[in-house]
Amino acid sequence: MKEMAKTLRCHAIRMTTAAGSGHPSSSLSATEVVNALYFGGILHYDAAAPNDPARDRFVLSKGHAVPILYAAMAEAGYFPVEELITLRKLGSPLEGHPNMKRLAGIEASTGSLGQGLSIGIGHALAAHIDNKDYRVFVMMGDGEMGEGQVWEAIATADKYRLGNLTAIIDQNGYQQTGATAEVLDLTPFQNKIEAFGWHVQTINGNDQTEVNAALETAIGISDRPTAIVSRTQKGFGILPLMEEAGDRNFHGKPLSPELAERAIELVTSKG
Ligand SMILES: Cc1ncc(C[n+]2csc(CCOP(=O)(O)OP(=O)(O)O)c2C)c(N)n1
Ligand SMILES: [Mg+2]
Repeated sequence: MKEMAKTLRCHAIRMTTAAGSGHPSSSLSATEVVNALYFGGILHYDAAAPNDPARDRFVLSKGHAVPILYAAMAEAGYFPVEELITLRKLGSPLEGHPNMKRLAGIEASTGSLGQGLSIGIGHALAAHIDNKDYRVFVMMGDGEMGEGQVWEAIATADKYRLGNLTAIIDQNGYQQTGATAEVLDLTPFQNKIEAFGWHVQTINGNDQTEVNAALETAIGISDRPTAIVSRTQKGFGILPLMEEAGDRNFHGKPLSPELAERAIELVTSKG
């Protein structure tokens, strides 16, 4: 899985550099979680049958981090790896934000922050109504947690005791304009979400072993919704380069081709 995490990171870096736009640092913090979902035996899916009604659903609510999702989907066989490089190109289904009408396997068109958990609740309720046992996973950003709709959704998931719903908060400490703590500090998330009746775990979200274990724990809980506060670093894997550039957030910035080469070396050289 560690090798796959490196591969996913390299894809996200290459794609955004080739596109000349996109969100590599937001993708890199989320890598271990996406890796665990697709390659750690957490998400039940069949890339050859993306509309199978029994499939688990993953909604990337922080849709701007979609390069890491495309990377995982390509490696999982949803489409050829060679197509990753078409990110954000005219006519490509790999749009800058996920578009469920353009790419099979994308569960929700996101990008307008704050909506993914509500969409996930819709899927989770549908599973109950249809008597299906699929699970729904939703990933949000820590800046995104400032959206009021997220908290309405948290309350609603408790109301319906949605034991098939897992929310993951990618707490990387930054949002678009700066440190999340300065823009709107909602930490600690753990006790706030617990107060709504959820089961909550707080983990190091860039530690693959911790991520896998937390997701395993979450899928073992079926009497209430579960959340994982995934404490990460934005741009994990290429931090020295971001620091050199004097930008710990690096929000929405692709790397120059020269920096991308150094980033790939950094990512692949680590043990
Ligand atoms: C409703 C809405 N408002 C503003 C934006 C612009 N925007 C894009 S990314 C972003 C920051 C998100 O921060 P966070 O959720 O912490 O995600 P990160 O990139 O740190 O993973 C913002 C404000 C948006 N996409 N949607
Ligand atoms: Mg953030």
